Amino acid sequence: MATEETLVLVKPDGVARGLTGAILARIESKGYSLVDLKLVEPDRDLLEQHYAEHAGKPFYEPLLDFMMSGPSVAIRLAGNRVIEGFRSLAGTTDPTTAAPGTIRGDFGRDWGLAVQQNLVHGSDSTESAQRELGIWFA
Ligand code: D4T
Repeated sequence: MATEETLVLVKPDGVARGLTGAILARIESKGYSLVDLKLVEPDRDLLEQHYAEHAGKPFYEPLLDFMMSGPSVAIRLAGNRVIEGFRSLAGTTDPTTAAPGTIRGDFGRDWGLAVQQNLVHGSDSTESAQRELGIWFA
């Protein structure tokens, strides 16, 4: 089986709270390989491409505003079954109920805002990973 790649983002809340190092430590401890990594301040055009599937949903505009509120760290991450593996490390979308032991479960909470500030993103399929890596590492 060929080694897989995924896009991981440490979102603006993770960077602003100084959690980038702690999140990278979990990724590295799990054994995945950092292939490329950069600090990015995405513009609206990039985010519209990234979040195309959510266009029109109630949280879409707050989500884009949040993602433009500060830099994110974009990571090209590699390893066998890394897409599934990173999503397991991240935990479920809502940080309030994400399992303890996951990134979102341990470091996230509900801040009473219009959007889930859930610290990280990880691609959810091989197709998404290829598409998203092309957007963030064009
Ligand atoms: P990402 O894509 O950021 O890794 O998150 P998930 O895969 O876990 O969740 P998602 O694509 O369904 O949501 C993308 C992004 O939108 C925010 N969101 C989502 C929100 O604020 N309210 C909601 O009801 C949902 C479903 C959080 C993550």
